[in-house]
Amino acid sequence: MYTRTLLCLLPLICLNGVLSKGRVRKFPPNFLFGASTAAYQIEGGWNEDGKGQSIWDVATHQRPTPIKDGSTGDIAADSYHMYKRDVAMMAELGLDFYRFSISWPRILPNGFADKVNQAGVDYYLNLIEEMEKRNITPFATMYHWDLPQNLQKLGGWTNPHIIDWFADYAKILFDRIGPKVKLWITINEPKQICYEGYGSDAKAPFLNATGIAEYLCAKNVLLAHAKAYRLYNEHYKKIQNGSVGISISCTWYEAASDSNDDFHAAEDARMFDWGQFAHPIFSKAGDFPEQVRRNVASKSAEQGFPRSRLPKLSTKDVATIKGTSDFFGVNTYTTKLAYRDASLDGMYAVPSYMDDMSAVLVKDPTWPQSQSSWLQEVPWGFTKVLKEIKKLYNNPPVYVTENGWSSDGGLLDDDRISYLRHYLGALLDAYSEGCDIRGYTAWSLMDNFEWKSGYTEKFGLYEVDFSSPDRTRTPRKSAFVYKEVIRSRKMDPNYEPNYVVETVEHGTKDDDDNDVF
Ligand code: PNW
Repeated sequence: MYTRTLLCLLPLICLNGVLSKGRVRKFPPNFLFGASTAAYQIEGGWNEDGKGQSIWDVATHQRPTPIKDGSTGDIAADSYHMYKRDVAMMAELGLDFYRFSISWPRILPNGFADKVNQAGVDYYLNLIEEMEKRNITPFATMYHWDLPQNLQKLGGWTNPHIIDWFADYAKILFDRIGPKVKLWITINEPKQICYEGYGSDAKAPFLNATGIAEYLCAKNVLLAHAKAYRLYNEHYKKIQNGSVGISISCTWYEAASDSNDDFHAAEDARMFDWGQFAHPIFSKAGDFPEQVRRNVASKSAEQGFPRSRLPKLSTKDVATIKGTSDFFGVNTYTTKLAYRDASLDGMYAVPSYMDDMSAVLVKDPTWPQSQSSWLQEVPWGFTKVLKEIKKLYNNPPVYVTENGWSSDGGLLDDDRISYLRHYLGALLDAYSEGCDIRGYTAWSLMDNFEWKSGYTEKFGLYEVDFSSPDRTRTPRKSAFVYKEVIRSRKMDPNYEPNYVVETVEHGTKDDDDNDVF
């Protein structure tokens, strides 16, 4: 109310506010639009055609189950069998590219490169062939969290030998799938792999060894990524002519007040959250960020550890990792407030990653809330993430490789539409400030297995009916909004698709006069 009254002092803006939700904005020429998924979240076929077990197969089959609704990804959206329908959906939306991930244990059932499962390779070749028919570019992620269980038995990402095991896997992908792929991501979200999987129990393998394991993992993930990147550059790039990058999840942390302490708390939070992985690859100096090295070293010393719990990157490691990404893949969803509370008074375990960071992270209850407790709509935080990347890392080419909103289901998803419009607007704000943004990827093409939340949080542009044997996919209202953005290469905040959902006795069906794909 207060804002509107203020705006009404300026008649033009006031009129604009009353008549429309804002102006139509154009995307830059050559800007690319896509949608994303990940193997374990959609494929199913968990034990078909020679696939080995991943840490998520093991996790979801555990009893008692760690998954909120007791579900598994055994069938998920059944994309192992339904991939042709998936590609038809990509074509319906008019996507330029599709970002999917390759399941390591589908390609190498035991994790090691001695036995390649040709049926697994063929699945991805068939998917890509189907995409080629529709002119959709494949954007392939080599690792999106489904580690072969056989490697986890040996410590998984905490074992430095994984640097070689990952590079062996990457070589097989470059040899067999590389001729068809021009855009590669080595690893999806190192922070979530390391902190959530090894430092806490939020993701498989639920190691929950904070203060130690997430830092061992961080070093190994960075070196594994760098080895795969260098392998491509030295042996494949000339022939295959593709680009290789990494996707890092970047939450914006805003200082909760304008005090100096809170300013530093927010900066430390960003450095622990994503600088830890971005700095070694994208900064001029390389290595972990100074704040991270300093905090972990001084806390370790106070706690009586003979050396820092953060493993050192040698001069050779720093040089190996630095510069190993052709673009910055940004996964970004939300913003949090950060403040510093000197006492921390029993707030965090000692030692722990959170104690090392020494920031308190909170939500602002006034920001729109999604179905996922961690996800709120804060578009200006997206602009700030993109501008910070430009500032810290010399304006690298950026692909937004994930961004999206969760609901509790239903086809009329005006909350997702609002999020999409506002985040695309925020992206254009960053673009107009000189950020080199090449593309945007919606998470997700369809509803899928949302890790520990099972099927209770829906991120899809397409709804998936998980109770039907053929996993029927139905476009939500947001799918039509995104389709129009892609078709027009414009973001028109007033565009309303003709989308009516008529509820019938056995589920829902689209009205006859609806926009149809
Ligand atoms: C991503 N955060 O995870 C994953 O890449 C997807 O597999 C997942 O389904 C999707 O987001 C939605 O959860 C993240 O709060 C979730 O910073 C949350 C954050 C980051 C990444």
